[in-house]
Amino acid sequence: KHSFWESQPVKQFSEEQNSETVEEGPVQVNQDAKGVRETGYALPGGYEWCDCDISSAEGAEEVYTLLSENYVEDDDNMFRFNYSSHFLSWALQPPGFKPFWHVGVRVIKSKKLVAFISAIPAKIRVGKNSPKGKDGVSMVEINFLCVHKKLRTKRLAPVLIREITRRVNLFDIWQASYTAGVIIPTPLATCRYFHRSLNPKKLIEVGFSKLGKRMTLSRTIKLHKLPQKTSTPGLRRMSKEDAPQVLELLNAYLAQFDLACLFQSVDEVEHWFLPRENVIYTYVVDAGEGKDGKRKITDIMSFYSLPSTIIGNEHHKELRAAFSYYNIANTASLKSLMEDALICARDENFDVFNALDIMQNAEFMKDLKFGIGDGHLQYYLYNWKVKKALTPQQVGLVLL
Ligand code: MYA
Ligand code: JJ1
Repeated sequence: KHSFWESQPVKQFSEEQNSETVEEGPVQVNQDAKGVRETGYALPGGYEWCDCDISSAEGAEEVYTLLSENYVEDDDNMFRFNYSSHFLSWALQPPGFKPFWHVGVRVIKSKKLVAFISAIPAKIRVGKNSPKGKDGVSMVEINFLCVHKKLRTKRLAPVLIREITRRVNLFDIWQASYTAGVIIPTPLATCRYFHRSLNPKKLIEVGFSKLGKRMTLSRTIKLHKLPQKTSTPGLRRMSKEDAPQVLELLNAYLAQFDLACLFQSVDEVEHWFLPRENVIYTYVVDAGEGKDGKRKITDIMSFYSLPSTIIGNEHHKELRAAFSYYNIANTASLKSLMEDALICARDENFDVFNALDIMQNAEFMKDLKFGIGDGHLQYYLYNWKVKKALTPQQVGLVLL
């Protein structure tokens, strides 16, 4: 049934689910990078590989155009993710990124970009007690796999996946993490999307949400009304000086989860968290000056901007969605910190605030009037086996 995935070093559907005996680790022993083939996999005639140059405005725009027309849609094809070129430029160029891992497929004649897949480096910890439980494993995160609509179901995706695997293996990396909306062998965790209306009128007009039974529009608007101002004392936008403390807070907080990223440096935290308009929004709770004369940071709240194109609506072209990123409530309650996230997102003109049921997110969703979405997000590992699947609450990793 899954001729490609059955050939790959991933847990197979046929393998027993709850086997206490399995040793956590690689499915296939890590090889020698010297043995990795040096040439690209064969593409169908008329197509060629390229490294996309995300660092240039034109290169980023090219990938943007492919994705904006051909990337992920919801089950009813009403909305399509519309990552901005600035967002892609951020998401694909963290410390240690490689253009060699921004893999495109072009039509040789026209040079038109028709497919894409990317990898970025990340240190990932799986489980708390495994041998690698402390230091994590050097992996890549795979994202933005896309084949042009006109080239679908021709088995091009397996070629892209084999090619990115080869290009990652050449750097002596043998594991990867990725998420998808579809089920393939075999999910590590199955998570759900939840949504909080910020602009109920527009959401209803575009079919993102429906009026509840015995509800009017004005009643719905009133129900979703948020306070004028945030309530957490000391809440402000993150600045560069906060990065060392944010690094410490993140790694300490993420230690409780069974799947998490280990942030490696202040540089990495600056990259992933410093606010960028229409890309990433990070706020910290500033508790004032400590004895050392430096400002002390206690809490973190963050979300990223991932709009969707509204397919075939006369009046509205774009849905502005904020997606919950990493939130750490040490002094505030998580609920009040996240209510402030909703207020900040509303003030930045987002129409909806989305969150997965990962980490502690289930704790605040009911009180803050989130509703369950129709979308699922499956988490996967490539070439790494675990004893048991994880619950969403055990997941401490957000992929963009
Ligand atoms: S998830 C987002 C994926 N993108 C989209 O959904 C955008 C819209 N869709 C498309 O562009 C196409 O439909 C895609 C498939 C490209 C998805 N992940 O070429 P095909 C398998 C993995 O005939 P197409 C993200 O970006 C499918 O089960 N495999 O199909 C993370 C079948 O295999 P099998 C997938 O529809 C990506 C085969 O492909 C996915 O034309 C992580 C069919 O190929 C999927 N989302 O193209 C990738 N969808 O027969 C894995 C379908 O076995 C990374 N398939 O069932 C693995 C780690 C690699 C690095 C390792 C380093 C060490
Ligand atoms: O956004 C999603 N669903 C929305 C719109 C559904 C439109 C009809 N299909 C949804 N809306 C209901 C919201 C409502 C608000 C008030 C409270 C009650 C709920 O459910 C879904 C997520 O739920 N999104 C998708 O399906 C997009 C794809 C998700 C998979 C992403 C894979 C990414 C892989 C990248 O690595």
